[in-house]
Amino acid sequence: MFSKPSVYFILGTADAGRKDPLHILEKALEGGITHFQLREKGPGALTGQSLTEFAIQCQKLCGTWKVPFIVNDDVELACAISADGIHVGQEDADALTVKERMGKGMILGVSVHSIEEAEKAIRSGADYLGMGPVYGTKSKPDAKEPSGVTKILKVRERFPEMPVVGIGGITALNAGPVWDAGAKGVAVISAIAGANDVQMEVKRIMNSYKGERL
Ligand code: 3NM
Repeated sequence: MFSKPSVYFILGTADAGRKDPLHILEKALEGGITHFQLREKGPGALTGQSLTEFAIQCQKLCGTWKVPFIVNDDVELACAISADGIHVGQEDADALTVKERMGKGMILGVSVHSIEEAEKAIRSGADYLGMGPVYGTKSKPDAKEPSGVTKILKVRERFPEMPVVGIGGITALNAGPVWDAGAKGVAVISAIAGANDVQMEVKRIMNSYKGERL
């Protein structure tokens, strides 16, 4: 699932500001994102039928580009529309419970912030770990203190087989150390959602892997 360097885009309608979130997603797919997570949170978040309809539209776009479509936290929704995967944070449903409920073959991602949380997530059957925040972020009001790549390095050392995706304040300019720490991917909201040229921004983030620190 993380066989090549991954630019993992996360978006909810609130992250789109005044722009059309589906248009942003389309441009991000054109730019070459490798994973997409629908994370519908915060004030004004879609719920019920409108959320389901929006999720299906995102899923269709991802399907066209053969990019895995992952739903944040909402296990019911993910199962109802047969998403490719579910991502849970520490404050969401317990990873083991989610693993037991979700369909076989679905991907489970878990956000962790320490070796202990990583160990528990792996025991619960996580397929990859999100580790952050690497840098300061405005996209998650209750984010913890940024810890750079220190924790990614530790988790990579302890669990070398487990794919780790860095998250939190990552841009094309500062992604270098995250790749260097051994992350298989970088997860990004604002640098992509807020870019004037979304497609170009995704390419710049991808290029940061190759050392082209623009
Ligand atoms: N989780 P941006 S940081 C959703 O630390 C999320 O677990 C985090 O958004 C964690 O790319 C974060 O705009 C927000 O900083 C990432």
